[in-house]
Amino acid sequence: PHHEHDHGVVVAPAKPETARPPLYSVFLLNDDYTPMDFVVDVLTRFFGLDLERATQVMLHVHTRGRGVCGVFTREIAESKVSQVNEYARMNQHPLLCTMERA
Ligand code: NFA
Repeated sequence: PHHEHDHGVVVAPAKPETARPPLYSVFLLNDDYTPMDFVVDVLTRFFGLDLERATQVMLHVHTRGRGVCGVFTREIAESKVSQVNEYARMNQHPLLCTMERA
């Protein structure tokens, strides 16, 4: 039969996988002034790390210059960055939190 509205456009079959959103790594950057205890507080308060893992990440940032706090979708990562930087400034520390595509 005629398929009047079939313009012969060939499309790939839908992929079976559910689409995954782009992910972003959130980092803390080292500085010379923020107390180690404050960095551990940030990592437990905003990233849900236990004291042992928070201490490990803090020491990694301290020795290597930066370290990953977690990996999130864009909106969650942006929220973490804003909250951590506001909390650091509120406590008069220069600690910086950043994000980039994972
Ligand atoms: N380098 C800081 C200090 O010696 C500690 C620190 C660790 C700061 C991780 C920022 C990030 N007090």
